[in-house]
Amino acid sequence: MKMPIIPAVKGDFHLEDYETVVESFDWSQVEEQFSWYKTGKMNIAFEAIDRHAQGVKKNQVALYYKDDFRREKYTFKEMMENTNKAGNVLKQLGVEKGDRVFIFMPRSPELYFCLLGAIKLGAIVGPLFEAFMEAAIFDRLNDSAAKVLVTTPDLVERVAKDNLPNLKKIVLIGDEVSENDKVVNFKPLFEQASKKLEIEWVDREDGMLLHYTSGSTGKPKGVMHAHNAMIQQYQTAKWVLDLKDDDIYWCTADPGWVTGTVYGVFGPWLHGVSNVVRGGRFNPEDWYKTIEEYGVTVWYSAPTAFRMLMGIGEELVNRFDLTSLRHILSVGEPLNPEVVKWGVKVFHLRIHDTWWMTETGSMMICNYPSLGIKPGSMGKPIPGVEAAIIDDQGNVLPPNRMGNLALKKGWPSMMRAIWNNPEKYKEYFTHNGWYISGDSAYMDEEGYFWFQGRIDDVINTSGERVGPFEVESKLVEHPAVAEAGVIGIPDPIRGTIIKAFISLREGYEQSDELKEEITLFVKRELSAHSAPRQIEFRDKLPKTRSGKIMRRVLKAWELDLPTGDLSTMED
Ligand code: 6R9
Repeated sequence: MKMPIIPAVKGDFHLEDYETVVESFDWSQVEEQFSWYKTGKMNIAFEAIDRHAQGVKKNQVALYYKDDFRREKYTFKEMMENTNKAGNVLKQLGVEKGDRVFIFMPRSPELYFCLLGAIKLGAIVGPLFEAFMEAAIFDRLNDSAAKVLVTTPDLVERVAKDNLPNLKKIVLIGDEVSENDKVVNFKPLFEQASKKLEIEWVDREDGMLLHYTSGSTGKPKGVMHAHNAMIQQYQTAKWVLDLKDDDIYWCTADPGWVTGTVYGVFGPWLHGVSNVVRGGRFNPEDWYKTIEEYGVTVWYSAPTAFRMLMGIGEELVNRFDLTSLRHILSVGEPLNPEVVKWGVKVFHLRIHDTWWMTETGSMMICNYPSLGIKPGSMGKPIPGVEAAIIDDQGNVLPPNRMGNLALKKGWPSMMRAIWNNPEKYKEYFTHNGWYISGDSAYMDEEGYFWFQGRIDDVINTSGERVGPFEVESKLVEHPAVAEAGVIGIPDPIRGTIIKAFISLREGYEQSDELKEEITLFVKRELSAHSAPRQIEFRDKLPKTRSGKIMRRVLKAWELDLPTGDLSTMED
């Protein structure tokens, strides 16, 4: 049974009257908010930092940073100076407009200095999650022909620098190490760098961000976003995050994922709002402490995290004063109605689900502070965004019919390219001008969208997108593995976990030790989050006559579902 609507509490919200705004809104109305509207000079890093640093907010804290070892804060003016210095370091190392600069490191203030510093030079930044291992890193640096990599002495071990001819410099942040032609230390260069930098003014269509993400086939693809994305990033941070000047905002996502850049960097800073960044791993106690300590008012997190907090129970929540919170949001996976219910109970607030993807560049379908929430629904499209459920021929379906969740091409933050792969880019737009998300959903009579699942085989584990093909390809590199098929299976905390079906090569015996060894192999080469949590050995895997592993049949075996049409299966 569905839970009743949770009504909005009256308040002073940026998006008061959804229906009227949907009728009259036009994206060009947002452009006046930016300094380039008057000056004609555009760069998202200028709008996020320098604009505030040169105005009344210059002494306001832009970044509150904490981890187990550091606790720092930087005003907008200090952020301007530090991003300029980092920009100068990168410039001195040869970074020019359009170059790809990758950043592969755990969260730290320097990560943010370098990210924005590189964008100030007109470079395209590729953030890499710190948990990535050799093969995952190599694929991304190689595909993007990255010129400079910013990383740490610990992580640089994972970079096959001699096999990456385009990679000219590696900048190490942390303890100084012996330098050579390719590897330099950040600190001495940063200390000497000028606080002044000539910002590279760009065209609105120029690239600024490159996030690699997984599909169901092939290697991860590089989703490129342009400076123009700031229009929608700004407006969604206003309408959905509902940011106000005196907010203390905390987004828990790492910048290795799109939420951590778009709403961990641009969303808050385009509004000149104080942004909390907590480094280190998930820790329930310290999460609540972070809210209490900084007086966080707006909190953007993910279902897996909420489920873990929920699992720990209320005794822990009650030990903290969380009354500063006024607005909570969620992204990345389906937000269970039970979690929404829990949120109301422990925080006395509704958790607002938001739906979007790496490719969309910002939020697309959301719950707004002024609208009633139907627990389990992702909410309604952003004004200025047209979403629909379409069939496989591109026809729009009526309410309550399940189909492809699609978006009318042309929203401001839409990806501008799949790096190196124009064919892949086109594949998204093959249905009458609709962008196909790969998700299935339906829309009810009142225009609320309900997520149903992925149409392809992409696995969403703890909100992280994993392509089964990438994991399968890695598995078969293990000497014991003849064939592998990878699927997602339901899990109460992580939403979905990865299960691998494996057939062994001649001469290998099935054993628990071998399962462990295979898991470790994937962890070591790809990343911990893409390693299977379950392995099942089978003598033979179901395959099509053309040799493709039939994941659909594996899923049916696993979940005791009918296997469907088996006419293409080999004997
Ligand atoms: C921002 C981000 C995108 C995929 C997307 C969908 C799933 C995201 C969701 C959701 C249900 C939500 N997803 N938000 N599913 N409800 N509110 O997560 O980007 O990593 O590219 O993942 O995540 O399946 O297609 P990304």
